[in-house]
Amino acid sequence: MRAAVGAAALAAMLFCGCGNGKSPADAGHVKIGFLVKQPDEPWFQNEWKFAQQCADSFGFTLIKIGATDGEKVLSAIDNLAAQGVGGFVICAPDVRLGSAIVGRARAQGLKVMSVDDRLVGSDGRYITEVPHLGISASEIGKTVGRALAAEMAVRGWDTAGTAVCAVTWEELQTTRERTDGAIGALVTAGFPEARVFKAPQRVADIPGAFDAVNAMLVQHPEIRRWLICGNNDNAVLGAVRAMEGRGYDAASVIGIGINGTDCIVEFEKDKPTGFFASILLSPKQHGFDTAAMMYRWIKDGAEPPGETYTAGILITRKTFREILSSQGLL
Ligand code: FCA
Repeated sequence: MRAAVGAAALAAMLFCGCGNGKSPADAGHVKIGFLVKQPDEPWFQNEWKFAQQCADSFGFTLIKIGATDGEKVLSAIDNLAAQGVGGFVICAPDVRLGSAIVGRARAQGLKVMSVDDRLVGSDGRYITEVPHLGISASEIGKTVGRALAAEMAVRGWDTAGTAVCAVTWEELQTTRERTDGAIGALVTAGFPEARVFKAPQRVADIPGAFDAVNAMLVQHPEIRRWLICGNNDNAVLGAVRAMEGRGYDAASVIGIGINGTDCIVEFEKDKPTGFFASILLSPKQHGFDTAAMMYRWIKDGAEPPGETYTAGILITRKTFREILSSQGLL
């Protein structure tokens, strides 16, 4: 009996190649890295949450790393390789690191796919051989612009005395397309382009937007009412705070963000603020689906589609609870 067990165990060891230092449990066990540029942003925490749900249901190990600059990204890739990871999903802190990221991943034998922000090569073009899942940025921007125009009409505002504040982050295509889309839709709806003022962020967070909008407001004290669009919720939140500092409130500001995950605290405030609405994206698709694609790529050799683009839906103070709960976000 003992001898039989011993023979079976030996056969199993030979079969799974355990002589190479891997334990039987390790061989074939999939590990995936998930690197994000701004781990403090609720958007990215939600992506991680859904990627973890995927790991739990498919039975792989997920390694989450906040990679806030180029050095951290490259050392994270080495670190993942040392842990026996098969591939990783990344939203890079700077898409121009694209060639360096792909080069390091290849050198380490890791698969890579991008989420949210598409990697750019040294020629300034997208690296199309890296599969990507991102938002339909231009369409989502247009939804913001149309919703701003609609709410302006509901309030009966005329364009005299009203202006648009566009909080921009133009070095990234997905964010530039959002504000361009919003401005385009407003102009199509009849808003004069000359009354659209851009506030370019130096840093893509709430304080960065606050500073940019303060600098812009100083130049336009004549404006009585503001419509705000921005690259994401944080951009609009920073703008709303800057406006409050200068006496504009919920009655004179209509701000519409993008993400829908980073404005929950704002919507939960007892008193309405100028942050009127947001476009809720799908952190589930961005977190769960990318992790699932990477898993199948590693396990079955099924390469993810080259490009996948996701949609968004408008949420307001009135509707956010129901919509977010239905998506497992509250
Ligand atoms: C970019 C933004 C994030 C989120 C994501 C989908 O990475 O910085 O806030 O909007 O796209």
